[in-house]
Amino acid sequence: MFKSGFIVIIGKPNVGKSTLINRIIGEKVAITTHKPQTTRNRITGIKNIEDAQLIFVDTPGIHRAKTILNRYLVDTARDAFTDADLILLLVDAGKEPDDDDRFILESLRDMSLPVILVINKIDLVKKESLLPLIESYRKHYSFREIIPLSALKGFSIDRLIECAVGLLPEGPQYFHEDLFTDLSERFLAAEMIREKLTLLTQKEIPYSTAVMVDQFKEDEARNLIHIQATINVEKDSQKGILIGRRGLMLKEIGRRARLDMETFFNAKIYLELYVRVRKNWTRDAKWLREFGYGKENRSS
Ligand SMILES: Nc1nc2c(ncn2[C@@H]2O[C@H](COP(=O)(O)OP(=O)(O)OP(=O)(O)O)[C@@H](O)[C@H]2O)c(=O)[nH]1
Ligand SMILES: [Mg+2]
Repeated sequence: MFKSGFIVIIGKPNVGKSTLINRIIGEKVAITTHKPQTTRNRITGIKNIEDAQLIFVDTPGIHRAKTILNRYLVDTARDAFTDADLILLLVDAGKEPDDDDRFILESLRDMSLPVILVINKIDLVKKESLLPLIESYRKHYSFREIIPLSALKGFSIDRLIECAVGLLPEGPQYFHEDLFTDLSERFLAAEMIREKLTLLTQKEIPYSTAVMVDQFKEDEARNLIHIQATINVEKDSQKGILIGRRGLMLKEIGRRARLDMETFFNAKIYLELYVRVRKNWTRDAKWLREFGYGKENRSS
């Protein structure tokens, strides 16, 4: 019997959803940072094992969103539920359930999907604290399984996979077994740039930027990829910050992104980066769609 299905990873911002999908797939399909609201799209990672294909879907962190962009993020995560065969609700081992967790559990309650509670970041807490935490979560929902693990350190990942397979239905192989994601190379390249600028800039800047790859040209003979990308910002002042004194900030973002791209694409990368102002794009439905954060325009 062959088993397969869509396993949607949900949870509050910053709990480690993207770190978990990367750990499971063994490739960096999703960018990760210490800042909340890093992921903005559905990120697919495909795991093939004997007699099963597990299609993991990483989603933006669910929170009570106020801005238009953030509402799109939360909608993206909630839309992903509809395709799910199994939900992994990821929570932080160091935190008791709060209103945001209850908000997520409320939305799960209406669906008759199996849910595994994944308690992440156990490397940061004392073992004794886990049982009381599990008890608090149990009060709110009847989970099919509860698995404490560490996505960062790789603890108990095999147990999670085993459990997930157990809960998946019988099904076809949806994707060719050579594929580990359905995301386009352009999207992945843009995300690598966004990761570096999120790490290198402060305050609202990461939340005011959208990266678009304008050109992705492969020169197979020379094993070289020429990538041209634009970082869109909301204000002139942000453009100045991103470019930096004597262009040093933009140069550093580009340098770090290029190193990641060279590893990921296994090719030499020639990266050209530009910064453009799109006034208040995070509040403009047209620009949001243009940058891939609208309903009709998904990540791939
Ligand atoms: N110590 C520790 N840190 C972790 C673990 N898993 C993730 N992190 C860290 O937690 C931070 C957030 O990780 P992400 O994977 O980006 O979190 P996310 O849930 O995808 O966040 P959003 O995309 O913003 O919703 C990063 O700094 C990770 O390195 C873990 O098991 N242990
Ligand atoms: Mg993420």
